[in-house]
Amino acid sequence: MVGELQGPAVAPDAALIVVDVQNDFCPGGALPVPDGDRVIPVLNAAVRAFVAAGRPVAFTRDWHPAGHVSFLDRGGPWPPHCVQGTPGAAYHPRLERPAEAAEFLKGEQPDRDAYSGFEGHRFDAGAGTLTGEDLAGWLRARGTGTVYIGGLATDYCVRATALDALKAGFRVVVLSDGVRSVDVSPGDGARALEEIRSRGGQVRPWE
Ligand code: VGL
Ligand code: ZN
Repeated sequence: MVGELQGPAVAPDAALIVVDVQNDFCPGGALPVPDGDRVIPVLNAAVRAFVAAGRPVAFTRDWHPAGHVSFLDRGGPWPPHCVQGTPGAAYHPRLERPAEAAEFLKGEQPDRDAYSGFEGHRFDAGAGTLTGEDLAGWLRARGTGTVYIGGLATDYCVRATALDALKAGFRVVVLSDGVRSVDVSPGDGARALEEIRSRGGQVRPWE
């Protein structure tokens, strides 16, 4: 395919987690990650490769009620973002999501924030409801040993998802060309990747 990014072979125990590629985290959104939308072609290529290999793909979304505890007007660190059902909470329109992929929502409780996809629950799009199923169980049920992780933002939800994956016993590969950071303090993204490496995760590009 023209423009396809050539990635590594997908191992038979691998799974892909695409973290929070939502409008509010992309340029023009409520909490824009600089160049956040540049992860999209890389992650689209990775998603296609995993689907072609018959391996699982999970998308996570930040999914806050209005008045969430992480918002500035409640003393939290962030402007209101990814409010349930709003355009800002929708996936970026250029992100390709195959029908086989699963979806996990997190941060849905009003008084508790959750950065990690492993704190989320599977959304049943057919029924339009959250299930009780979590990401670790979903991955294990599909024979997953290694998780590949990309998305937004390196220093928050990617970091938390990668560290939880390591704690849950998965091998972790963070896709360096498939993540971007907020960098509230300069270097936060680089430090997050270093922390993931220091706990045993790998950081390398997809392409
Ligand atoms: C995130 C800040 C607030 C993220 C979510 O997806 O990295 N960052 N909520
Ligand atoms: Zn959030």
